[in-house]
Amino acid sequence: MSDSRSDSETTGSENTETWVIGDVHGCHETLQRMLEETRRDAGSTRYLFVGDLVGKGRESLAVMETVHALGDAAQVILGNHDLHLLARYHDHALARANDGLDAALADTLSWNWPEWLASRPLARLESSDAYRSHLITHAGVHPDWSVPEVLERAEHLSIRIQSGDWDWYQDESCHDSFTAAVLTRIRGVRHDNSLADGMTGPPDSFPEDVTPWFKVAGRKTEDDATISGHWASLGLHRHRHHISIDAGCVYGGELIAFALASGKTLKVPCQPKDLLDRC
Ligand SMILES: [Mn+2]
Repeated sequence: MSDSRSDSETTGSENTETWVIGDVHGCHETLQRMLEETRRDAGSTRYLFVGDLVGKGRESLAVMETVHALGDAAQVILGNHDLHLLARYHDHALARANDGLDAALADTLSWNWPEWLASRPLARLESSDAYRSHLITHAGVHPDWSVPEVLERAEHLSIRIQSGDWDWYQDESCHDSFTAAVLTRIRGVRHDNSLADGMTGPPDSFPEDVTPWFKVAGRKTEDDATISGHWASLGLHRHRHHISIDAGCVYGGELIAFALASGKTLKVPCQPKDLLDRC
């Protein structure tokens, strides 16, 4: 992964805490508040964003600017809305109603956010101490995939994204498109471990033959610590070694931060400026 060079500088210090931050979705005021809250603890602070920095909310560009300005102190995993923004930039996707991305797309001159965003990975194995590591993806992992397979697939797709190749984006039959569907959109899976698309509700709204991916018995990563966001209706949720940290900030919920070393969680409510008008 292109960002791993900062690891030797930033891990290993007893005073460094790494906060994994849930889906920001353009909620800039809420993000600022979260950065203030996490900096109150002594020592240095690192951030790992689970993706969907952009989309839906009011200030996608400002969120990217703020995260970019954190430099090596922030790592970002790509989410489905981040991919949609890049696909629109490369003319491989059309605008969706209320995707909230027009302002960012209209300003690619003040700094090169497309290149910065495209060079973020789709998965990251983050060491929290000498004995533990967490696999972080935006939405989750396929039950049949091991940690090395997740990282290999993520890297394969990332190379295409960084080269500006978006032919995979609308081609649902290809290997890289399936990687993106799983890593950035998975929620429920059927008995044959195929993806149950379009189910955005909580697990108790699923039909009988659909199971949350993290509850699939015998999944290859069930003994690995995993963290993801994406599932706002699930909220802050733990199941065995998995933690889900999207609590729907952009819908008026909360932005969540999870501290890798201490296991502490912080919640910042959606700030008034970030609330969307309700029709
Ligand atoms: Mn998402």
